[in-house]
Amino acid sequence: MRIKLVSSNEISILKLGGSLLTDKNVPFSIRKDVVNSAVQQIIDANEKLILIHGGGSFGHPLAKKYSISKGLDTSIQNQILGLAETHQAMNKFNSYLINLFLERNYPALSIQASSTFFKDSQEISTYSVDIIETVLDLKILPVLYGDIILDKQGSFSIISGDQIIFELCENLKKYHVSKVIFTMETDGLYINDKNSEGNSILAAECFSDDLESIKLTDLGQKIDVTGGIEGKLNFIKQICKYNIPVQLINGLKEGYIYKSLKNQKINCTNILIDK
Ligand code: IP8
Repeated sequence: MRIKLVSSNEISILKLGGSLLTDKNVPFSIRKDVVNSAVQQIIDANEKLILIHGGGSFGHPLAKKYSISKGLDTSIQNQILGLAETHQAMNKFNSYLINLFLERNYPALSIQASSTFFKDSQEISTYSVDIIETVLDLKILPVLYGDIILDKQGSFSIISGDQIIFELCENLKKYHVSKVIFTMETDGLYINDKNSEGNSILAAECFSDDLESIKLTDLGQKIDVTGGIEGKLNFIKQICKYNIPVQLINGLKEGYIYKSLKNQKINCTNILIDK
C-alpha cells in the first residue's frame, strides 16, 4: 500500500490553454462563456493554485507577424513595436481574466513573466519566485501567462505558458507542485488507433517514459508560435522528471476543471511518473 502525505505547502498548477479561451482564428476574440465557466470553477474549488494561461488569439498572431520567437531581426519592419504590442495584447487578455476574479471578490494577482524571467542564450533565470510564493502565502491566486521574454544578449523571444510551468516546477522552493493540469479542447491524448466502432482511443493513463513511443493522433495545426502539441509533450516529459504527475483535461466539459482541482474522477489523460 502506498500512502500519499499531503503537506500544507502542496499546490497545483493549472494551465488554461489559449485555444480553449479564445478563437485562435479570429484575432483578439475571447470565448466568454468558456472563460467565465473556468473562472467560476476555479473559485468554487478554492484550492491553493498557480494559474497560467496561454496566448491564444491575443499573443500568437502578433508574435507570428513580427517573428518575436526568432529574436531581434533588424530586417523585420517595426519588430520592436510588435514586441511591445505582443506584450500589451497579452496584458489586455490577462486583465480581462483578472477582472472576472475580482468582480466575484476572489483575490487574483497578475504576475508578468516578462518581468519574472530573463534569458541568457538558452538558459532562463528566475528572479521573482519569492514574489510568487509570497502571493501564495497571502492566499492570493497568482496568475501568469505566456509573454515576451528579454534576453541578456540584447534580444528577446516568447516564453510560453508551458515553459513558465516548467520553470516554476523547477524553481519553487517553499511550495511543492503536486499536480500540473493542462486544459485543452479534447479529453486528452488520443492514440493513433481505432476501437471496434472506429473511434480514436483516449490514453486514460500513460507513463511519462512511454510518451516517446506512443503514436498519437494528429490533432491538427493552428497558429502556434510555441510548438503546439509536440512542444507541450516535451514540457510534460520535463515536468515529469520532477516526479510531478500531469493531467490533460477537457476544459469544455462542464465541471471538469473543478473536478480535476478536487482530484475527482474524470475522463482524461493522466500521465504517471513511475512504473
Ligand atoms: O499560448 C504564448 O503562450 P502559449 C504567448 O502558452 C505568446 O504558448 C505571447 C504568444
